[in-house]
Amino acid sequence: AEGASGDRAGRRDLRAAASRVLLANWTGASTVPSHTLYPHQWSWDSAFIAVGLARLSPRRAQRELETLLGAQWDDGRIPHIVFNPAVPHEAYFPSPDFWRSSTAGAAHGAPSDIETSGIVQPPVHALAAWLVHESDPETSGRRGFLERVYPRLTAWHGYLHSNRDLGGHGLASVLHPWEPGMDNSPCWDLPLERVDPAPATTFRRADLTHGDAADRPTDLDYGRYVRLATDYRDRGYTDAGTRHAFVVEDPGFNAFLIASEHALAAIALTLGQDPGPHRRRARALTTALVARLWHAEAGLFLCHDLRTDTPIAEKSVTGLLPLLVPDLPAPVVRALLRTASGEHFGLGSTTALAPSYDLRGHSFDSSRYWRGPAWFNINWAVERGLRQHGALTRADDLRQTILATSGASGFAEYVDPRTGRARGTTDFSWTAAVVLDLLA
Ligand code: 9WN
Repeated sequence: AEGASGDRAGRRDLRAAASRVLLANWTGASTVPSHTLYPHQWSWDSAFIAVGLARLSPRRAQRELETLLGAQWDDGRIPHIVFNPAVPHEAYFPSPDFWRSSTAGAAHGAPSDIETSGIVQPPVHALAAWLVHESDPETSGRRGFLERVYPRLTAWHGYLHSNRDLGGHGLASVLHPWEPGMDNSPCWDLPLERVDPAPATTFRRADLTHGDAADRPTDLDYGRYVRLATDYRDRGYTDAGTRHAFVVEDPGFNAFLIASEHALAAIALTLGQDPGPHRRRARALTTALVARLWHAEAGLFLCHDLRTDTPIAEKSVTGLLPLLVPDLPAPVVRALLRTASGEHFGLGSTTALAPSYDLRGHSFDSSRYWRGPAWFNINWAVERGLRQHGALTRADDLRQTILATSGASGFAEYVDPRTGRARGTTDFSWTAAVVLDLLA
């Protein structure tokens, strides 16, 4: 009994600590991922944050998503950063004067009164909106939350289904390593080799003021990120009909899109509208995902380079994220479960949390950002996927590990997957948010 009450007290303390992080990172209408490294609003961060905030204040969770949707472009895209005008430009690179969204993005209906980036991040938003609604349907219904967000979320998916199906195979593609959210994943090493880096003298990184250089992407990576973003901007943020140096189909990005399409079906049904179009889209995306990106011999989904039309032979955790997709073929699910706990990801044995990249991969690095460290938003998604496919004990174990590691690391941005040691910044919003959700 003492153990049980100690456990209860531990959970209470963890909840209080996670709540303090989110309250401190709230800026009045949305939440920063981190006051130091990322002092604006980020797209997929806000989706995870809303899921956690819903456990503290459903109204605030709704506000978080609606602030982000307020910066949506007329073409449907949700920008990956919404800039806070009160924050000085030097605080983050690339700043609004780099992206110039209100002018360079005018042809696509970028907002004129607020500055944003011009690229996107994984579409976790409809899933988040549905989870926010479900956490308190009464408040959501009374405030007309779903009625307001549904058309915007539908337009967002419309953008991805049309403008971003650049391969013509029914999947959304990404045009910059920042878009799938796993910036310096070894998956991008080959495609990035074709990109001529912008000279280091033409920009100034702000991240190294707050982050350890050994935990962050390299200067060469940054030179290439800047080149790709500059080219996209200079072509007015146009997707179709121009040649993109970097264009990739990413399984994690598409898995979130499918989970979110199912969420749109649930939202439509709740609003008394026809869920059929969303269900058909989810089915078509699932078929395309398996046909294009599943590699039985590798035991997971691989990214596909559309420039060379070849699969990218790197095992990244993005290839396990399709566990979020409800109706995968049974042999695919079985293989994914085997891969998750096998030698490459070691879930439950070598590592406690899923690493971002192959433990045995030639580029594995336990500290450097998306080249090995374990991230809490991704592990939250893997936990959901395991649970959805009936791997309940493994989901429970992973849940306990997420809870234990997050608190002990000071709500780290990411951790060494073998030791759980904190990397990057601390008091990181989505780490606190997934804790609040998993404790509920
Ligand atoms: C660039 C905010 C974001 C996350 C990304 C993560 C990191 C930005 C950066 O931080 O990327 O978008 O400056 O490094 O890679 O997933 O959304 O937390």
